[in-house]
Amino acid sequence: MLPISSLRSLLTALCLLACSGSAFAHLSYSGRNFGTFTGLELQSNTIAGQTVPTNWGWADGTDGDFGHSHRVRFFRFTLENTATVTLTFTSLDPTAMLPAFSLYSGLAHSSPPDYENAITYQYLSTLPGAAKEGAFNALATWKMGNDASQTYDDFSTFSYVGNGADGGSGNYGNTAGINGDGVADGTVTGTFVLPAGSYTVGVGGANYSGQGAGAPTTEGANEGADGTADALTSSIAVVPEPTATLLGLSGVILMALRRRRRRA
Ligand SMILES: [Ca+2]
Ligand SMILES: [Ca+2]
Ligand SMILES: [Ca+2]
Repeated sequence: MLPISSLRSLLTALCLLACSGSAFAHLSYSGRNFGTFTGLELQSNTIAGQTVPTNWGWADGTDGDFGHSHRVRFFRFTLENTATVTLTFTSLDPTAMLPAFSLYSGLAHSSPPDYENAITYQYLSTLPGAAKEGAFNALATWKMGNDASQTYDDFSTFSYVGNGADGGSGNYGNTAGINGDGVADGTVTGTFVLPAGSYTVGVGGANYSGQGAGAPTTEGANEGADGTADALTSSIAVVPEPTATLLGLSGVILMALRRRRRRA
């Protein structure tokens, strides 16, 4: 039998694991991988049963002190060729949560996971402007480390591509660069022509005031913050690029011609 002290440390370790997994899940794509797409044919995927942790996590990342990555959910996908990609996120209850997303090229470390650890906050303190409440920037390229990071060069880099937000400045605020769709109906969609590569999509609530207005508490939230997880449906549609299709077609025609010539 294990001595009591060992049992106690084991229980503490297990609790730490469980607690970090539930309240403060580090950046993971678990259950949120749209998959790998050739980009040479029509392909799509829909992921249901996921939630965003609050109705304000994405909007909080649009301001000068950034946002905390624990308030956002991350999806991923891989393209094998250039293609036109349409992303759509739909809130199951638009009265509770309006969705928004930011698209980045690049992926997080798979293990150990990235999160706002000491070296990440050290790096954030070197950035200009207000002290950062987290690493997540909804409108620009951002970086975050994991427990294996020795220097800032070891961080994962999320290279900004674009964003889309449900509704208008009435819910997400007045920061320039937010690509609102003008109709706060619970659905936001965005279409991008993307080269081959792997991509991260940060998805979260677009209600800026949901973070509360009282004294600061934890991870970007203030007193009175909305802390409810809100369900959404997430989908991706991949359409071949006309040039890729034409190239593919010309290849087929060329082969057919060659076959014919051989036969003749
Ligand atoms: Ca913020
Ligand atoms: Ca909308
Ligand atoms: Ca905040």
